[in-house]
Amino acid sequence: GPEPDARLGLAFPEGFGWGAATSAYQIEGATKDDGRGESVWDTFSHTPGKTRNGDTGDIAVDHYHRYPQDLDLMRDLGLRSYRFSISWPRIQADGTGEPNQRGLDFYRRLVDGLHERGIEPMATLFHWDTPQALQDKGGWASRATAYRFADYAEAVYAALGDAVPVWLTINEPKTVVQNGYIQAHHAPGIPDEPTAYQVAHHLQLAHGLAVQRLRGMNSNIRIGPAFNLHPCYPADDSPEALAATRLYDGYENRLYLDSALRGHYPADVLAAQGPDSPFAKSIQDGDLEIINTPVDLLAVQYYTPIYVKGDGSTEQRHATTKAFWQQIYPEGMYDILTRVHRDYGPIPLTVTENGLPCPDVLGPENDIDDVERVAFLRDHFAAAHRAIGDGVPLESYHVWSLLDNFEWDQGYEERWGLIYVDYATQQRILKRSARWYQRVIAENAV
Ligand code: GBH
Repeated sequence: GPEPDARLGLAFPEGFGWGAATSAYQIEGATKDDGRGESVWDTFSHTPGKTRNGDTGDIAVDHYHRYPQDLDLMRDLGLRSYRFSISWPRIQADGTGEPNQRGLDFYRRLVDGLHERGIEPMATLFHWDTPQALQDKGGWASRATAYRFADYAEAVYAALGDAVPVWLTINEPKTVVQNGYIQAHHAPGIPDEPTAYQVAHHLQLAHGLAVQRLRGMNSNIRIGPAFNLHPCYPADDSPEALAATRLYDGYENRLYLDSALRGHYPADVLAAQGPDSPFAKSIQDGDLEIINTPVDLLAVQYYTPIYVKGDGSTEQRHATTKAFWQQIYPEGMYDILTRVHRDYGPIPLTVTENGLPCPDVLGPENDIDDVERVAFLRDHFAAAHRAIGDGVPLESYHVWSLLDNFEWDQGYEERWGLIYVDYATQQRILKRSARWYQRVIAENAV
């Protein structure tokens, strides 16, 4: 077939927000600098057997110290938007109390550096690094944590609100629920399915409280949630598969979307959990109104579809990537964008994550020929382009990730970056995909 970087001739709307995304614990390192406290990911990654090769985020890609160089790389790529997250334990070491000025100063330097280079900052308030001190008091299983989060959000916004035009509350509440509490291969690693949905409710409540609080500080703020959504398809057309797919969609998508954007939990999920479940019992009068506080945009993260069989199990239909859970299906991007627009719009949309891990072998001339990533991004960009053509108000698209980084329980083995990091030297090297993306951005076309 044609070269993966051949042009498709698809022009994007003027000013489209081409971007890349990262998160604090995955890139910053410097876990003891400037008064940072510990998070559940410090604890988890330092617990033997929890991460591949015992990898931790202690050093990661040392972005905390190397951010000026990383900012220059973003400028070289031509990024229009950069999505990063703020580390809660840098701002409040124990998750409560007076904000730590040295922690805030780091993010001030970062956002100033973005503006100097003409890049729009997009800040996520929480990307899974719950302060360990709050975990010791119950973490997200405790309702109090939602109120602590709103206090933290207020402190961050007071310090940085003037310089960050777009805010996201909680990255992927579903992943905390499913990976932190059901499968428990993410921090805090507590396998307790009933509690998991109580955690879901408190994460949603925290989102709503933070939106309320920040909107009270500035009615012009732009803020929204960031959900990883999975289009769910029946594996066959039996009534059993259709019913199982519907419920699967409830847990994967509607649990979060319906509560935040429609003010109710899906009836099928509520019924499946039951009236005496920790989930049902954690919901207090007025909570859904808080969770449903109006938002200004909806952030969608898409990686893979799910095919559901009549017995509720899933099956693989497409080629996978180096991440066993990821099937390559660009059409899913079109399906999820058009679906949220139809069911929850009109509301501006942003893609805040999409990408894949590649083998990324360093070549003889320090080249990384990641043709698989070029083809993947090209096809997903094309699907987003088609959704825009069909009326979806998509304003920006952030590739996961800017740099290779600490991929949670998978450690450093999975490389997700546009930019290669040689972990021995911390040298950054643009992959073929980064050079390809540079041209996409410059031409505003795929
Ligand atoms: C995103 O999660 C994260 O926001 C980001 O930090 C991460 O680096 C990136 O994607 C790449 O993974 O054992 O079946 O539960 C994406 C959601 C959560 C989906 C972890 C896969 C593990 C597979 N992912 N989950 S499973």
